[in-house]
Amino acid sequence: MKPLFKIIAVCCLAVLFLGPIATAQKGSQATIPATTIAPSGPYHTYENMTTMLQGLATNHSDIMELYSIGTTYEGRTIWAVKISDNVHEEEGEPQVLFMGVHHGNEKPGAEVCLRFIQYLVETYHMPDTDNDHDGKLNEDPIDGVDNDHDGLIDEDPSESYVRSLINDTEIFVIPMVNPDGYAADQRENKEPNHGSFGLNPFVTSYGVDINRNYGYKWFRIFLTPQLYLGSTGIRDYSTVYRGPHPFSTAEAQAVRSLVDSHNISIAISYHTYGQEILYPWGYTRLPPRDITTFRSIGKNISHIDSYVLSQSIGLYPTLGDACDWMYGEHGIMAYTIELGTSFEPTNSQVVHDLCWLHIGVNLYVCDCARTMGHQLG
Ligand SMILES: [Ca+2]
Ligand SMILES: [Ca+2]
Ligand SMILES: [Ca+2]
Ligand SMILES: [Ca+2]
Ligand SMILES: [Zn+2]
Repeated sequence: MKPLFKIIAVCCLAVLFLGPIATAQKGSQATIPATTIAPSGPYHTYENMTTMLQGLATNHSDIMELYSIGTTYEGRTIWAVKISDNVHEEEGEPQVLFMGVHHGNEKPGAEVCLRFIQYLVETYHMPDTDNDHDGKLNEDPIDGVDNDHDGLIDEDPSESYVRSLINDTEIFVIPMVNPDGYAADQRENKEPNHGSFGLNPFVTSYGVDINRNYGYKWFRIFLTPQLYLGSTGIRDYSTVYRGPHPFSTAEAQAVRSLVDSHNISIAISYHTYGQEILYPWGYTRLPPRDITTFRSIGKNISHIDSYVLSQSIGLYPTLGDACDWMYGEHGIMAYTIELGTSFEPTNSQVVHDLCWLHIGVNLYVCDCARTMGHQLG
């Protein structure tokens, strides 16, 4: 081979190898600082989650509170977590809410919430740290981008930024809205149904889709059933059965009790899958009145996770979902994020990367609530 050909061949090989590596890094190679989280298989069981949350709440009782917001049909506690400075007081700081697992077979949502909680409480007392030991401090925040061009993505986020968010906001997390469904690895909860309208004395089937059980515009199904029936079940044997009446389930009641008794400004409800960021409405093609704000916050989330932003009804029309209710009833800027490319990825690294990237999303959302709060105040 002549020298010139050699050089060209080497260059071609370099492009072949380096090109795909360089492009594949976007959002896929996130590295969690070794001091925080040791991944151990993709998913916690409900029992493991409970143990983990109790341990974190005990060890970080100055900034983390763990409490029950309800009990499921099978007797499991629905846990809520609050993280803030002076955590046992309501200080009038901007409030945000993160939720996972309305659907029991969509497990990554719980992991995103759990690892976010762990990251927050374990970072709070850390001094600013050069996580990657390169002599530069906090040079690469969790935003899916290699800000310092060192080939690693998001390897050295700012500890003081996390601390300031915890000090300035009140962060609520319900990692597992539907623990019975999660334990059974099924979409719905496990409660017995007594016919489609609850009038049958005998048990006719089991399970309600929690994310069809919220009360906003619930009765519209009788106006235009053809629009909704593909994705909102009126029959009790449907896998998307919405229950006999609004807020019939312990799970939707639990979320309602938390939301009704606080002043949440932004909320994220995690589902799988589709790599989508969805804002209300799900019940109509009309845009929400806050479309400009929904899209500007949504685009910033999309800059971090590279997901596609659209109105919820674009996925399919739904009645009774959590985000329509939070926005319609309380004016909360409520998003559904459809994580990943499958319901339950089995690869721990895939789940780990989803979690890390959405820790970045969640931090942004807290920051956003803080900014909005200052604008309002
Ligand atoms: Ca560094
Ligand atoms: Ca750092
Ligand atoms: Ca970097
Ligand atoms: Ca970064
Ligand atoms: Zn879902």
